[in-house]
Amino acid sequence: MSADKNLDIASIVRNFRIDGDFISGMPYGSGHINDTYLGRFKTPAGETRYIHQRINHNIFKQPELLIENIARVTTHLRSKIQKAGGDPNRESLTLVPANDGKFFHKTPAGDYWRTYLFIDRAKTYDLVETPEHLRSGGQAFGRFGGMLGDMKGEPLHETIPMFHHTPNRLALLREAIDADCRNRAAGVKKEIQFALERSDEMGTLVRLQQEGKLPVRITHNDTKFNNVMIDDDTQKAICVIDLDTVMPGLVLYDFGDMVRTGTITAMEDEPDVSKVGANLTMFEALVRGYLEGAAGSLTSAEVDQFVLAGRVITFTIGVRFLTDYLKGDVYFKIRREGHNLDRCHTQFKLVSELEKHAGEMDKIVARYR
Ligand code: ADP
Ligand code: GN1
Ligand code: MG
Repeated sequence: MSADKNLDIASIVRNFRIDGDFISGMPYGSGHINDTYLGRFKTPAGETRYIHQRINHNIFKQPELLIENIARVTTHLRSKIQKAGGDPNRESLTLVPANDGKFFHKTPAGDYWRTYLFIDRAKTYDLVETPEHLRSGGQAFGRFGGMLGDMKGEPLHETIPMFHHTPNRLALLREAIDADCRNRAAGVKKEIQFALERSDEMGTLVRLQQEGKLPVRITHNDTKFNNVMIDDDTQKAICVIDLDTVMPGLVLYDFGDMVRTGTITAMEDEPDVSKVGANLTMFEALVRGYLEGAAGSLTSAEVDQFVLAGRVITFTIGVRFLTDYLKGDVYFKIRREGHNLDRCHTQFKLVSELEKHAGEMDKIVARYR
């Protein structure tokens, strides 16, 4: 299910309630999971654009439940944004209905497609450029969690069970090592050792949750920095996107993934790990922004674990990249041989850097909490 330039996107988009004549549909963005296309349409008022996505149903096994989650979450967010005088079409994702009124279209081949309004005059960044961006992104994700705190009704569906459950991710790594289906384990002994020797500490968040010390909330669960759009004019974070994993979770997973993607000094797939460090100015901006956005809704037990959370999530995602490498790259999209191994290396290097700087990071948190 990789982005396919020959795909007949015209035959997909005509299933959605879109005014205008189709001009083109091209692969878009750098997400690792779904196939995203930018659709351009001609209307009497000028060109309009939409985002069309084929949901990766190898990963999201029940796309209809996933869409139900997103519809509930965006409806809730839109009403809050409207009440606050904001522009819900710009500050929230907006699902466009299909011709049958559902928020997805299922093709005869069994693929699920959805369409969103395109958020104009804004961009996502794979690497943070300024502390102000990260502070603002932190505010947006912190606020996002806060706004969902009073969402009524049944719990959201768990779109990927045990998504950030670190001990389970380690169990899956062990399975992949044992199966060694691509004969790659012998080449990654050091990486395996790095993972296994940290398994106890990295299980801390799950343990604290099991002991009832950390509350389960509605969380985003994929707060990497390129999942928030930055407004071109104001340079402020305008909209949180990529809502596929919004479900019950720990707020620390959201904060931790922002540490992972916001403090790193190189791209996630940088082959030269000597370029990978942890930028503490960025960390400070993130702590400030996240606490501002969450506006007092976090418990002190949660804030106590901010620094550890950065390591846990970076480690856990490194373990997932390593596991996928051992399994033959079946989960994350790759664009070159060894891509997942490069990604694992940057994550493990960042874990080491975060370990080195833990004392200074604690002091930063203490200044703003
Ligand atoms: P994935 O799950 O594969 O990461 P995303 O939902 O994050 O997919 O989308 C991939 C990219 O497409 C985003 O990083 C962003 O640049 C762009 N994008 C997604 N939704 C929108 C939108 N509504 N408006 C503008 N750009 C979008
Ligand atoms: C994936 O969908 P995307 O590219 O925003 C992944 C995250 C990982 C991330 C690593 C559903 O995020 O969990 O942290 O790649 N999403 C899913 O970059 O597995
Ligand atoms: Mg994404």
